Amino acid sequence: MYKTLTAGAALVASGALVALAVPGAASASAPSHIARPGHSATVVSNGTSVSTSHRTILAGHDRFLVASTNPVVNGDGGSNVTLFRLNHGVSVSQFNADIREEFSQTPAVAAKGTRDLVRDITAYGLADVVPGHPEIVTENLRAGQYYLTDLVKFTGTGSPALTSLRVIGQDRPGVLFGRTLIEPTSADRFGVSSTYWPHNSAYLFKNVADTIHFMSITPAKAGTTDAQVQAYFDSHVQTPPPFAVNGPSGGNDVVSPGHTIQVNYNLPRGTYVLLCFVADDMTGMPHAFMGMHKVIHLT
Ligand SMILES: [Cu+2]
Repeated sequence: MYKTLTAGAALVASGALVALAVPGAASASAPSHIARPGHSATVVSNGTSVSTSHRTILAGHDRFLVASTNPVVNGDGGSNVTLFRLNHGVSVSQFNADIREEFSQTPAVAAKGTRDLVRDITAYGLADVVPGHPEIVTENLRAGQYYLTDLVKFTGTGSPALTSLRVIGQDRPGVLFGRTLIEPTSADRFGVSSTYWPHNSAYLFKNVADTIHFMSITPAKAGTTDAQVQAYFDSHVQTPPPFAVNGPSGGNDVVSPGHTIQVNYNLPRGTYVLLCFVADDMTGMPHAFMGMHKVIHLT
């Protein structure tokens, strides 16, 4: 598995975009410019625009190797790569209006942004990654017009760059697998099957809530407790969190209610905190402030 990941990352670093090849797995039915199920696309973002090895993939059990070339400086950087569809009758300009609301500093506007995004789009992750720590996201996609974007640098003005991705053909869903199950809830909490995870493994993110959620896996000092994390958010100070440490982060981007994604990750062993900063759909406060944080240990 991670031989594949390393090879993918090396290709990314050299600037060549090549689909992950699975020898012997290919059926001859699809033209070569369409990725086959099992190794759908390599997705690379520089923090502003998203490149993909394939603009057309087959419906079914789709796998995305997601990598970032945006350097992390003082904790800022990497990529928040989102894959989404516009719901029926929704235009790109409506999506842009919704996303500007979501990033508003005015809580009531941010809350409306979340409600509008839940109504207007269906989000399928993908991944929140930093250079050197790509992830593989696996999920079942149906035919349709999809978009990729990276909102890591988006500040609430203008319109994010979109990359289109077409999914074609019949549904051929496959099984998703994770060592850990995360179920984000309508009460803005992370339900987790365990707080001790293998540092190099896969989790399932199953959105059982009525709102959108994401999950950042952020490094934290050993011994950090959720009470300390909550106390920091309650204090509303502008200084960096006292529990923060430098190091690679991971996680997944926004997933819509009712959808599940599998995320394969490889991060250093240690203490991390799971965080979601979607605006609450009523208060407009970031979910983390409302209690959506969970200290975990990668072993
Ligand atoms: Cu959330």
